[in-house]
Amino acid sequence: MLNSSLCEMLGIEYPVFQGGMAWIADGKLAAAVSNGGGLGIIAAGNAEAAYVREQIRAAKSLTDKPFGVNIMLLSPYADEVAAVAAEEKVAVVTTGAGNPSKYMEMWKQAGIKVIPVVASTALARLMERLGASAVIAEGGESGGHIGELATIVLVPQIVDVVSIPVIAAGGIADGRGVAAAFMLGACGVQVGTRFLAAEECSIHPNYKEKIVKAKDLCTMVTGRRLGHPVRALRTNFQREYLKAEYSQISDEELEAMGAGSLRKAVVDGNNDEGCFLAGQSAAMVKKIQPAAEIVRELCEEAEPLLKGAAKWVR
Ligand code: TUI
Repeated sequence: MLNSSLCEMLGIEYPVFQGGMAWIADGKLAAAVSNGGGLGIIAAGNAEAAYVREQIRAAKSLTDKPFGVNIMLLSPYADEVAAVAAEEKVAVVTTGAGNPSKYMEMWKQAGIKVIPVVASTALARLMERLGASAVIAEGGESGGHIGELATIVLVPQIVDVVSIPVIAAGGIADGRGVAAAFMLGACGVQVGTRFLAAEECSIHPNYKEKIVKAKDLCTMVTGRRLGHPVRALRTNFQREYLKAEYSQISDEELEAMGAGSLRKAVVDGNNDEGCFLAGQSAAMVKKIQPAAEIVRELCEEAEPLLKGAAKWVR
């Protein structure tokens, strides 16, 4: 059975995290992943503290297993949500889209394991120094907000500069990706896009359908002009947004154009104005299935690949 130090550290069965996808990863999805032996993660996204507390309590009512909360550091509510995670003493906090230094002491005092997403070696080093339990090295194949480097170059570089466990993310949607991540030196994976097609994922059916039907070239990156590149499915809306980025319109108008687009995708399934965040692995997601089955398949497919790697060596 696929196993690593991460399983022991967190008290989980499989070294698989479910990505903290804003607007998407709620208490129900997180509990389903944790009940399946992985680590479910509730996304705070841009939500207010009360919503996050509610989702944490929902997850607690659905599972006795450990789960995490992801704090999106660009959120206007990041301070409040960070405090809620500490008060509720969740097992794990992951962070994204920034540097969580100012919260680290508070979380550690609450006995929380802090596992930041890093997109550079500098931030990885700093996080280890400030007491992170592990780091997630997320490459630009991911959906949502992305860094510069691809997973295959980011993971080994992070592995080389820290001695805490490294979790690979970005582009991993089947056992081959899991095995490759371990070969790069990771001891766990974080998977987002594949869990969009989990039965327990409450996104609009239009969103799930788009993921299951996605082909290899179906994602694109927008948002570079405002300094926050995001990967999403290539829709008419995303194409129009990209065009607007290269036009004369003001930053304010551009921002207004994107406002509310995540909600429109997730809640309304709005094909014309929604921003359907997804990673490059969308094309590898073939069907809707229970979250626990996804966790198990990812690991069971990786096992023979890792065992069989000896065939390449004479
Ligand atoms: O955070 C994510 N993915 C996200 S956040 C999000 S919500 C959003 N919506 C619109 C615009 C922006 C955000 C949707 N998807 N992934 C984790 C991640 N973190 N990827 C890259 C980074 C990152 C980048 C730079 C982490 C740290 C960092 O360092 C900044 C610094 O200050 O050192």
